[in-house]
Amino acid sequence: MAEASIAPVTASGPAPETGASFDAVVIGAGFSGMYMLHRLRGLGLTARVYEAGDGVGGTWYWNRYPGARCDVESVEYCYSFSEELRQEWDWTERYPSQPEILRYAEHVADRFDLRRDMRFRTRVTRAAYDEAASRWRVETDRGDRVTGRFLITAVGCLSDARVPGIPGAGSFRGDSHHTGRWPHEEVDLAGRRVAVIGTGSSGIQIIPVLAERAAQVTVFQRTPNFTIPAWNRPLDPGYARWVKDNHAEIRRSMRDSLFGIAAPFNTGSALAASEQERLAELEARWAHGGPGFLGAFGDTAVDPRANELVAEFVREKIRQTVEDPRVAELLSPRDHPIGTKRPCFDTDYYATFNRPNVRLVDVRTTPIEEITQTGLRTAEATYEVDTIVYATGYDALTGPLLAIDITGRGGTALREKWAAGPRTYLGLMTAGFPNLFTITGPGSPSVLSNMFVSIEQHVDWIAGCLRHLAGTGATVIEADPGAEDAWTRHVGEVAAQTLFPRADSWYLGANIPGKPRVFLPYPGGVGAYRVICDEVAAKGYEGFVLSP
Ligand code: NA7
Repeated sequence: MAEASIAPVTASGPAPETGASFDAVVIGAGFSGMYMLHRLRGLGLTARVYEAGDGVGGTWYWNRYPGARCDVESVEYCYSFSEELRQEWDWTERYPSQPEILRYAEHVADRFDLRRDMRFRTRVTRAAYDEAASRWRVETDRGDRVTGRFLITAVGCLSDARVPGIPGAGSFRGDSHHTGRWPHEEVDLAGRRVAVIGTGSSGIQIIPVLAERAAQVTVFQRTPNFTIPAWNRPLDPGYARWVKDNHAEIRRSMRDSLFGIAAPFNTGSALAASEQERLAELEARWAHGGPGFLGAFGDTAVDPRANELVAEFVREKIRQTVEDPRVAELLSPRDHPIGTKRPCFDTDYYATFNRPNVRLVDVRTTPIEEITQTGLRTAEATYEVDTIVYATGYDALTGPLLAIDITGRGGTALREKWAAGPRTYLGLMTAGFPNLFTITGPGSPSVLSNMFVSIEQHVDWIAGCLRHLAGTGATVIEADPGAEDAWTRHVGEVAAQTLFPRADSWYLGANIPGKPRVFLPYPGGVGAYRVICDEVAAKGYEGFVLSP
């Protein structure tokens, strides 16, 4: 079964540009590309941003499925670089919905007049480093041929949407949608029988909403996931005001934290706590909801016995919520420690399985064998449906980078260099590819963090680096292979100290057949990572080679 990448349509768009040269070419107009452009302009540099979508927003441009919502609190899921922007923007909910985040992205684009340097509906297909000219030659699917001294990828970590190659998928006569490529127009679900394949964050968000709108929802689950209630609600204006007034302190705590969020993480041990203390702490965090639940105890991420206590607490919540004990057991994760797959945060997910129009099919024991013209057939039964929703995830972190034909010194392809897994120095650069920066690239905290904290840190670091180059007269910067080896080893060693490697997760590339099993993000925490990056810069970009 071949996995398929879903390329968005780029049918019509602006006339191609040939021969133009820029200081920097940026790939992607999500939150990282937008802020990068703003900082480049501030440095007096020229830039062109290419974006496959027809607007800004990245992930939040594409993920328009019903129920799509960020699971970092809105007051923390936003830029901090502009005091005016911070003061003028008011979020309406505790966790921001996709439409609201997209409005925020559009507001930022307007406010900082970003669009004039962006080209939409334009996908970068190829980027080759021209050693003689010390420039990147960039090509797009619309025929653009431009050069940039710097090439900066702002492609997102979860933008290469994947559908599994289930036999017969092409013959299905109804509608099929991937959550990450949801149509812009309203999808009519009234009276429809809907199949959902996948129970990661996207499946867990869309299923309760589909259950309310559709006649019937059949959930095809391969692996149950732990999910914690988000308890989303309208944002309390008093709290929002307090956050604005205490911004500097709150941001500092986010930047110094493990995951880039302000929720307090305990360092205490779940094993050392009495049962009463443990349950009290977990109950309080369950009642608060959201990512802070996983910060109840310091040893959850590293000690299997501590982890099992927290996991069993969640399983007990599932049993209390789901009326059918057989369904409750099917929904209870037992094959991976809690927190080792991307944690999910939901609105009424488990309770949705009490509805008469929702059923759960365990495709671990009875795999989907075929998609027919009218539905799905497993090893055990056939299911007639009108719509199939693929909530089947992404080729994470490396997928979006390797989808572009990038070649560095000596014509070496990035795909070749990373054949056994990504190799980077700090997740920012890769040896042999001078002047190529990867915002939130593999080897950086990226998906293990509040993306805004990581994006701003990387963009600020890159901007500081470019200023340093200009100040010293250097024009080329490149990761030293030795520094890269040491960093790549370090990322693996830190991951090995945690329980992360025990799950078949997309953090390890396990969701993509044939992808090397390498832990992709840096799990040492955004606070510690920032210190390392700042020290490298303070030491004159130690581990990088600068040349005139
Ligand atoms: P995820 O987290 O990768 O979830 C994908 C789900 O799809 C997961 O439950 C998979 O099961 C399931 N899947 C994938 N292929 C199949 C096949 N062939 N059959 C059945 N089930 C399948 O993607 P999401 O979009 O939910 O979330 C991505 C991130 O976006 C999220 O974590 C946030 O950071 C935002 P598996 O677990 O592999 O058995």
